[in-house]
Amino acid sequence: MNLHDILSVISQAEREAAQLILSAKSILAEIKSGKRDVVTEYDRRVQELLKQRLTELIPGASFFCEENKIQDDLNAEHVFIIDPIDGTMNFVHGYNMSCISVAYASFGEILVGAVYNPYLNEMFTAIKGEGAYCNEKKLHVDESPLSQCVCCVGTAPYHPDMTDCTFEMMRKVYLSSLDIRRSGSAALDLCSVAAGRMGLYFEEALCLWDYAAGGLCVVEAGGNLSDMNGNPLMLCGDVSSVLAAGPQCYIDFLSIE
Ligand code: LIP
Repeated sequence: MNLHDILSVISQAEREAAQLILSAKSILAEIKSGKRDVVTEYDRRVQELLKQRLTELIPGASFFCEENKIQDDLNAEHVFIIDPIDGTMNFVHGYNMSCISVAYASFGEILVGAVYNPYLNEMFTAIKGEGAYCNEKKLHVDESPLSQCVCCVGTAPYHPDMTDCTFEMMRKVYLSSLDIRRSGSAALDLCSVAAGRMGLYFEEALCLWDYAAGGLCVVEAGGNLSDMNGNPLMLCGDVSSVLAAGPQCYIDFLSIE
């Protein structure tokens, strides 16, 4: 299966599904694991449309998705990893900072990623070994040291046990950098690192669908991707911390006491 064809269909499907987001009316938040973990009918409708289009491309493909507990074998020959609306809380509150994130993996290796921000019409894409792009523009991470970078962070809101360590690290990163930002979308934060707009992103607890596509964009843009201790991220269903940065920023972050 040609990876460029897969990316083309993923991108087309994301653009089609984005119309559901842009035309959404009376968005009702449904509580999942807690008040900060919500889902809407639009998350489910976007996911179903993506699954339909991607199954048309590869009949029998496996899926690993945020909604409806669809978590097939991640080591299958064809797997799509989907976050239908990354930044659902933003979507519910009309804070236009959400995206659609889809990655394609084969036999346990992520090969294709696409993150679409419908509000800015920015399509971030990557194919393993072939670089990362935003709307055809080739991306490269910021090579600056941490002290010269603005950084984005995630607050792991579904994991209150992570609050203290998150804000402690946020303080340290703030004091070591130019400033910090919190968008509410891990996938968009990862793409901001890939685009060199942010020097670094970290979050203490994320799921694979949050970072699979954006993480490939970071690596293909010359960045480093790992957990917050510098260990490789495993392609699995477990929650993990995530650290993404340009090479010097990455070293500087791991040196923070
Ligand atoms: C969200 C992430 C965000 C993180 C939240 C949640 P969702 O994804 O993008 O960075 O802090 O815990 O995981 O749930 O909106 O798809």
